[in-house]
Amino acid sequence: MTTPIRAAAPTADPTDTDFDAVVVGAGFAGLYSLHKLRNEQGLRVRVLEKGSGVGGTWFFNRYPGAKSDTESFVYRYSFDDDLLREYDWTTRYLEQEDILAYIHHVVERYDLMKDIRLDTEVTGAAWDESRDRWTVRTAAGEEFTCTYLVNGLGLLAKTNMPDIPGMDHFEGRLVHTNAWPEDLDVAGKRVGVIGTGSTGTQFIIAAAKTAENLTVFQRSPQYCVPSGNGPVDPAEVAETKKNFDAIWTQVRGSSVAFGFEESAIEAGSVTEEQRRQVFQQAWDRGNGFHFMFGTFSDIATNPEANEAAATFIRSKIAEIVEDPETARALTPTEPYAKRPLCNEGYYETFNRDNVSLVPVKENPIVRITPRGVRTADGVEHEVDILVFATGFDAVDGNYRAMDLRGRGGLHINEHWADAPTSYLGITTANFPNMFMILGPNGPFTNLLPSIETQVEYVAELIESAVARGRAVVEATSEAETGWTATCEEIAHMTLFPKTASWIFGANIPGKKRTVMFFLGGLGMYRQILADVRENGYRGLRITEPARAAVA
Ligand code: FAD
Ligand code: NA7
Repeated sequence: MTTPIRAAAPTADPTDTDFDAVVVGAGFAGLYSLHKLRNEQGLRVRVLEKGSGVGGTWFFNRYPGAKSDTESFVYRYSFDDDLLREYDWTTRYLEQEDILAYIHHVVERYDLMKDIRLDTEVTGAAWDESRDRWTVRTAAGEEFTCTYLVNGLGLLAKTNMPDIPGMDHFEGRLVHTNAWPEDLDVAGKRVGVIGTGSTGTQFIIAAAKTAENLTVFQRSPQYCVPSGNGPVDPAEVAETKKNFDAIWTQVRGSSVAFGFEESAIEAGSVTEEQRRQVFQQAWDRGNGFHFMFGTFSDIATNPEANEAAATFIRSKIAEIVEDPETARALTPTEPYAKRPLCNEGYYETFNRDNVSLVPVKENPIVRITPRGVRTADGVEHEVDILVFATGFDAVDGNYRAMDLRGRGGLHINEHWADAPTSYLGITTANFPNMFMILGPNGPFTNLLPSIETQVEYVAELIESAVARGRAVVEATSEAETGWTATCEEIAHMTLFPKTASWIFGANIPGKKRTVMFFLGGLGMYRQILADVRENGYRGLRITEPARAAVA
């Protein structure tokens, strides 16, 4: 790895504890929030980050094969034309270390590090109604106070580590992909991996190339399409940069914000042969979101269209995978309705002599032994390294991990007893002056344009509140209920609820299955935000501050 994993010091002055705004998290969301609020609005801001480096997802996920599956030209900030035009890319997708290098560039360019406290985990925050201020507590027992609290906690950031008997007695290295150790190399090792989501499939492809052998413990088979990754010609980069204005206008008005035109043609409106041609072209072009949303307009909503896409991918698995039993086990039967995946040769990887597949629904893992993994058939799969690619307690996981209390000491878990909810994905009733970036029921898209949209809206709300003498901003319960209903209605127009995945919290044992995203697309989301603004920030109560806070 050539990119240093930590941006250069200095970090924030530890004696400063009182701020206009505290931002929790130093991923893309937190960093842009700092830039907006401090550099553009002149507020005193402190970022608190539990990791020992900036970058969030891209600091922690250093497993072999980690990369973005949004194309490079739209997996970046767009808020500054100069930044957009000065920063190049050389491959169609960015590797983890490329993204971290980009984040370090941003941190240095906007002089962000001096207001970031690393190694600082926020364990709780409480709203003080007498002063209209937040008190934020850290694991080290420090306290910070602020008028506005901005949470950039990440929606895929709280590790999901299953509890399997015997884990504590494993004698090799046991790791989760979201906490990949700097010194761990799988080359020449016997490796086991549990999980075949986006992360697992990336890891499997990369690790198979150097591990002595790789045993894949698969619970649910996945639909994967090629990513089409490869080098990008500098001339293409230059041409893309020339077109950035149009590209970003299109991205912001589109549904999934991946930088391609979404299809307006229904799958049933063409012949079977034409459908197959469209799928084949998309397969050759590469990209998972493109395959689902760029081929036909109704793959995610119409069961027949969805089955046509699924059948096509299943036919590819049958063509590619040589061993019939492995092909059978790799073939999904449920709808094609999880986050669409793409990668570089997932199914082909199972033709390698050093890779074997254990379908754990048919042959469950019974325990982790000191030497490996024992399955129900009595086999002990010996490994030196056991990798958990088991994903995240997504969206609300990091909120619930804190002692977060709003009006009257209301705990976030009480407020979200039924389900995690919000108004517009950015505010929640009873938690005044608290904002969320990628909070529950935010848009389901390429995330950077959604992060920018939300940070800009939150910054605008804070700016106008500050101008009104530090007014208090809070969602009404009615607005929150209405937004939840909107998100549920849209989600149930799609096929996504028909499969069990993190998108609905279905991956965590005991977690209630519920709608956690606005599936109406970024363009519609931005229109709603504009409409809310034009109607005097409808659904938000903006009130004068308490006397004590003004004094
Ligand atoms: P994060 O990057 O998750 O940052 C949140 C930060 O908050 C973390 O640094 C965390 O340590 C910190 N934090 C949380 N709780 C606390 C606390 N209590 N105290 C202090 N600090 C705290 N998205 C896409 O759009 N396209 C992709 O191709 C894509 N690929 C991905 C691949 C992987 C392997 C993963 C895991 C995610 C991927 N994502 C992708 C999603 C990715 O998380 C977002 O794109 C983006 O990086 C999120 O930025 P963020 O700042 O919101 O959150
Ligand atoms: P995912 O998509 O939640 O995938 C996790 C994988 O781990 C998935 O295959 C799960 O099977 C499997 N899993 C989870 N728990 C277990 C247990 N207990 N036993 C066996 N297998 C298990 O997480 P990712 O990190 O891959 O991706 C999350 C997002 O991050 C992704 O969409 C990108 O946006 C980046 P399951 O399918 O639940 O049967």
